[in-house]
Amino acid sequence: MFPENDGSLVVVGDLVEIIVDEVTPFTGKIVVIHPRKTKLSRTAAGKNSRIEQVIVANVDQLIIMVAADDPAYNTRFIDRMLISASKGDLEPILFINKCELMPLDFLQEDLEEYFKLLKNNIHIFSLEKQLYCDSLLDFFTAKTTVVAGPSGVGKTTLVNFLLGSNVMKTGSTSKKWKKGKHTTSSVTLLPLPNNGYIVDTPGIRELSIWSIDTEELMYYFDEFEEVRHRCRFATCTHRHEPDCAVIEAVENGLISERRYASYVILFEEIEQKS
Ligand SMILES: Nc1nc2c(ncn2[C@@H]2O[C@H](COP(=O)(O)OP(=O)(O)OP(=O)(O)O)[C@@H](O)[C@H]2O)c(=O)[nH]1
Ligand SMILES: [Mg+2]
Ligand SMILES: [Zn+2]
Repeated sequence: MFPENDGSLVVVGDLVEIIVDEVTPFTGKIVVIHPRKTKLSRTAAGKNSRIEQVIVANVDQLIIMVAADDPAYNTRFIDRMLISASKGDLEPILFINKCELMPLDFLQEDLEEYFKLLKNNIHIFSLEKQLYCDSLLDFFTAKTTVVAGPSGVGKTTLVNFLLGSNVMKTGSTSKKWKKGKHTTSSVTLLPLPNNGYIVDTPGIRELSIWSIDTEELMYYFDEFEEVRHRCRFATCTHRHEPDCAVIEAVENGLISERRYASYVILFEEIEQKS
C-alpha cells in the first residue's frame, strides 16, 4: 500500500488514465498513473522524515531561479538543486534575476564556477528593469520546464513575462527579513506561446535532497570526475585521506573551494541522517 500522507501519489505532470463520470460533468476517477520519466523530488519536511515528496513529474528541464539580491543567492542551495536535477533526470539551467541590484561583473566573477559547469545554461537578467530578457523565451521552446527556487526571486514574475500578461499573482519581498512571502502556494502548469509549458512552484526554503548516500555524492560533482581516479585510495571520500587528488585540485584552484565545501557539508549531513 501507499505510505500515509503521501502527497506524491499524483502530482502535476503525471500522465494518468481516467474513467469519466457519466453523471457529474467534469469529474472522473484516476485509474492508472503511468511511470514517471523524470521528476523533481525532495525529502518531505519534518525531522527525520524519510518520505519522498515529488514536486513535479515528466518535465524536461529545471530552472534553478535565484536573485542577485533581495533575497541574495546562496550557492549551496544551487548545488543542492543541481544534484536534485541530476537525480531526477532533468536538464539544469541557472537563472539569476534582479541583476540591477548588483554589479554585473561581480555576479559573473562570483558565479564563475557555474558558468563552467553549466556552459550556456546560465542567464543573468532583470525582469523588473527588462535587462537581458529578450532571449528568455528561447529557453522554453518545445520543452516542459519547471521553475524552482527561493520565495521572492521572481519565479511568477517570469511566468507572467513569458505569457505576456499578469496571469499569476506576484508578491513583494518582506523588507524586514529580505525574504519572499511565499506568494505562490501551489504547483501550476501553464502553456507558453512557443509550444512549451512552464511549471510555477511555491518558494523552496530549504531543499533536502531525496535519498542520496555518502558514496554516491561525489558523482554529482562533475568537476571531481577528472581528478578522482588519481586519489591514492580507491575508497577515498575526499575529506581527510592522504594523497587525495580532489583536495589537491582545490588547493591548486582547479576545483572551487566553495563547491568543495558544499560537498563536505552535504557529506556530513547525509552521514548524520543515516
Ligand atoms: N528588484 C527587482 N524586483 C523584482 C524583479 N523581478 C521581480 N521582482 C519583484 O520581486 C517580488 C517577488 O516576485 P514573485 O514573482 O512573486 O516571486 P516568486 O519567486 O514567485 O515568489 P514565491 O511565489 O513566494 O515563491 C515582486 O515584488 C516582484 O515585482 C527584478 O528584476 N528586480
Ligand atoms: Mg510565485
Ligand atoms: Zn580523494
